[in-house]
Amino acid sequence: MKLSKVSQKLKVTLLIWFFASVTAVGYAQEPLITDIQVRNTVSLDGKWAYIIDPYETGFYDYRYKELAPDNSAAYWNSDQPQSKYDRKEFGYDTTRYSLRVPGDWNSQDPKFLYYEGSVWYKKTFDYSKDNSSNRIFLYFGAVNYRADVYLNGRKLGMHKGGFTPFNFEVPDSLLKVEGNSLVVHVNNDRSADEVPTVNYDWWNFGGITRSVKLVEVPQTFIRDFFIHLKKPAPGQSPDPENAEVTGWIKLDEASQGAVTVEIPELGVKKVVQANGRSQVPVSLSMQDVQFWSPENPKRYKVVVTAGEDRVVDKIGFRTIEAHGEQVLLNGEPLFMRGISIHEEIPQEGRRAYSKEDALHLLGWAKELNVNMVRLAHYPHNENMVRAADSLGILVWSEIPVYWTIDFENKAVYANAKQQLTEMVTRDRNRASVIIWSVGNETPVSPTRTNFMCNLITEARELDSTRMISAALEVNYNSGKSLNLVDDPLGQYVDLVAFNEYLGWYGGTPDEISDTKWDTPYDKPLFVSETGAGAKGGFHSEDRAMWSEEYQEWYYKEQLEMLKRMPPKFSGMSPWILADFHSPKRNNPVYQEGWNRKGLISSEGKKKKAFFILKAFYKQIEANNGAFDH
Ligand code: GCB
Repeated sequence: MKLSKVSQKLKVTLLIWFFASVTAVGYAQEPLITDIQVRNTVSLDGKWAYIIDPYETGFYDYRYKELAPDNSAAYWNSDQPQSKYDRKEFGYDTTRYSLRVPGDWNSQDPKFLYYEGSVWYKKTFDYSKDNSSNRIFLYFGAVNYRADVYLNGRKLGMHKGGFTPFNFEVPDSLLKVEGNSLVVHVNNDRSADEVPTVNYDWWNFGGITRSVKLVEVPQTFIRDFFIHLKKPAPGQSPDPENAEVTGWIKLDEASQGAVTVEIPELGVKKVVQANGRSQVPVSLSMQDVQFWSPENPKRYKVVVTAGEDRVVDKIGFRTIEAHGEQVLLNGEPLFMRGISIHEEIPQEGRRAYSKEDALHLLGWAKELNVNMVRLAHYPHNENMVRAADSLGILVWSEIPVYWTIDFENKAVYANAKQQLTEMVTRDRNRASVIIWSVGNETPVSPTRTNFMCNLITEARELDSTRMISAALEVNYNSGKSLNLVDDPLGQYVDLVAFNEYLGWYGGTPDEISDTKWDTPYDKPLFVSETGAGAKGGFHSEDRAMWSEEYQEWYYKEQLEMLKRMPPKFSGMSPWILADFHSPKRNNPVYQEGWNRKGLISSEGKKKKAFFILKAFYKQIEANNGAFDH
């Protein structure tokens, strides 16, 4: 082939790749503005009117062709009849049909319990800027799964991915002082080429599940920054008398000027010149620093100023690394006493979203004597990580690359990468987060490993200060006493984590009494899941399946087995803190649509196994956090 033909072919391939990526992820979406919780914002939470639209009538005409932007039948346009002779076949009426935002729709009205499809949300609001030259962004904490956003009839953009934030700039010409109409077309259909895909073990809670805000910033504003404690040489502890905080600042695209970073309590301040095109490095030397840890979750006020923009956040300083076969927190060996958590308040059968919810879930976790939580299987709301920061709870945070997604599809990869970027961008200033997980139980194949490796590389580029992991699946080596965690992905992660259910999926707990685990990788080893189902309040002296006694027995045997773990065993996060909804769980007596592996029941009551794990963790804590092998 001639060179020109080769390059022609390359161009076409690149174009196809480009369009595949763009259509997968969305368009017109601005890069994130971070630290929303500490910015000048106006909340649009509360009652929103809605229309359920399973046939997409608000989007397509009767030939199923997309409605033109100004078509008066489109649900993003005015629903007010022009006169009494005007036929309007849709309308928003808050007094008859309203949903609470933030919140999933499933738990708000019985007709939504299993609903998957489209719902149109509408909110009317007035808005006067603090300063006429300021810029306004519309920010969504999360919408599951796809959101098409329209303001006063004009489309601002689209976003896919149910658990991460996004924002759009609101053009000046569009925002009115009175009577703005914000319409969001939300769709939570599951689909084979999305992330997650059609098949997963949790409820597909739909809706505007997290807060919506208007963010007002000056013309020149701080878009993002990353401030963290610089790691000393591998394996070394940071020195509180000679510590360095390092990172970068990013202004908005068109902005430039001086940026000041200040940590008043430590008496340090630095000024750097920034321009919006790049991340500008910054570093500050400090003395007498208290490092953040579960025992002392000390956070310092960090003030970043650029022109009229000022962001004040509380940030903890600590280092984390996988060194040899150990995990080191601030240079000291760490054993993670964890528990996995879904973003759900079981006794109310709904998604968790608020600060109170976060304190409630993490409060239960604290009662278990944990120092760590695995937030499964998607990024939880920002309140969770901020609460973990203040309570001193370490966090594993994950994207929903779960089970068998379409690993061959480039658009799926672009989508996963986008969700990873949004997760890291939102939370990289949180000291509590020590692990970014790129997925859960993905099936071994070269294509899968390639996909996951690319995500790992991406995660390291976004943030080189944390450990990267993924929960691996294992094969039970039945009949033999040694099980090896040898998924090839183990080569690429910092922490080799695996899910195992010996004694539940196959066999009974007493059959694991001589089982041992190991991995060929010289890395720390972590049990990211283990558990058994029990219906709260169901008791059986001979440990019948689904009884609290069976689950209690399972935990006792599992904990004995874990004592035979090799020295590289660095922690665990059993499955799971509380029962959670799953349409895959259809035992009519014991499950009724709930995954019952919770240590706390769907009524919010502690099961017997809760106290077994609690006592086990207490012992480790009393042993200065060290695990006795
Ligand atoms: C797993 C999955 C988790 C399930 C759990 C179970 O391995 O990672 O999402 O909910 O098992 O209960 O089977």
